[in-house]
Amino acid sequence: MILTYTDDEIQRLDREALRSLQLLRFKKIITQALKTDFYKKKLGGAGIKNAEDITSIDDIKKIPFTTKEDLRNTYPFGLLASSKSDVVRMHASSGTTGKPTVIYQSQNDLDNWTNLTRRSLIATGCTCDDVFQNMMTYGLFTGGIGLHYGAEKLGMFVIPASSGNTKRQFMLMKDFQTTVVHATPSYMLHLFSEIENMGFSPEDFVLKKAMIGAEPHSEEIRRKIESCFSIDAYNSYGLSEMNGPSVAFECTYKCGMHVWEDAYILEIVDRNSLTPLEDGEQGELVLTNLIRESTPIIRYRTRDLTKVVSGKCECGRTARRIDRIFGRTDDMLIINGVNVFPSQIEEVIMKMPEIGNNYRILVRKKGTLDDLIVEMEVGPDIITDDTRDLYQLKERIKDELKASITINPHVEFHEPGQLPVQQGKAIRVVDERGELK
Ligand code: DLL
Repeated sequence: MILTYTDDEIQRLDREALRSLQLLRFKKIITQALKTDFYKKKLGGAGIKNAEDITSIDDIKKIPFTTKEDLRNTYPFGLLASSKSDVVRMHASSGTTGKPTVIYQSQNDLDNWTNLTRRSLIATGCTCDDVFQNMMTYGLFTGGIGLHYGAEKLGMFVIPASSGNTKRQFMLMKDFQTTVVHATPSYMLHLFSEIENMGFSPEDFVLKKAMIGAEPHSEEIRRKIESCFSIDAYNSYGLSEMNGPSVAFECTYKCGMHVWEDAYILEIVDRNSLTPLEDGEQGELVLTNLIRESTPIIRYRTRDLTKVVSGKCECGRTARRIDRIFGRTDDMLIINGVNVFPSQIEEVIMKMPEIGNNYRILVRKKGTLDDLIVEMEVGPDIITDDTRDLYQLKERIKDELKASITINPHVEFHEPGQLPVQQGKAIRVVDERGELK
């Protein structure tokens, strides 16, 4: 069966046609995967000796999951399914400790990924008339170079600024009239707080949109970014194991991120039992890449927690959407026995108009108990000599946090610009309890 669609048609296929396309691609990926010893063993154990043993997409449930540890254990070349001479690029995870998880791409793989990044930018309303300033790090990290290729393919005017050097970012934004930026949400907020310090004013810029991703952020952070710059900000999700950005992207309706299901099989499983969940139920996102021949990865446990957003999207795209990432199975803190996700804390404090753009969560041992300290920068208007106002604000925040996470935190205020800012992904949690996480 030959299925040829334009990229626009693929995004609007009915579910049945989409599943047929997925099945075709899944079988191809199984064939590729069986070229590696790792998957020969894994798939063989599930009774899959060749692609013909797959007759439906549901057969995926027979296959054991692939984990980050599997990728580390097969480093450097254990998951390479094509000849090394077919590989034109490698990328790696952004973690700084341990062996990186590496993926390899052939020219065909890169073309497929570029197609998805181009498609994602179009879904947010970008056109070839936009000037695209890419503030994500270029290098092994997929954030910079990944969207770069899609933006070029779309015909945008691309400024490969990479991350950091805030003053130069402003200069480029002003002189080249940047209309779209790509950055982490924490860097967007940092940019805003530095505009005046660096001798610029918001009127210097003609910015219209920001693509924000690579780290967890709440709806409140998005709103903050949008209102600071008077722009639209779109959530972008991805991970290097699945190529990088453009696994899932918001469209102009901003009601969940479309997972490009012609390229990825999307499953949500219970975070403990790992059994499949229904649409609408929150669990761990598991993904299979259908369009990368050099590094097939099947049923990858992302550790990211989300749910499928039910119903049709007004934009007409049929790819299902996932909700913003609620947290990771491995970022849940257990504080004096209570489970706390950093996202719960962020949601509370970022709702407060008095609070600024940066915060940090510290967990320490105090005697035998755990101590939770939430440090936050206050907005410039709150710096006051009246300690009563600050005291009342602090008490209000403590109360709201207690209502959300059920434990009593210490709240510490800092002046704007006092908390550390990272060039790449924000480090929001500092757990000083050592082994006792
Ligand atoms: O962060 C790829 C990326 C680059 C995505 C630029 C979006 C924009 P990794 O370095 O492998 O890849 O990190 C992947 O980052 O498993 C999530 O935990 C987290 N993450 C990525 N995007 C989001 C998002 C890139 N929009 C890990 N919201 C993932 C929440 C995100 N978390």
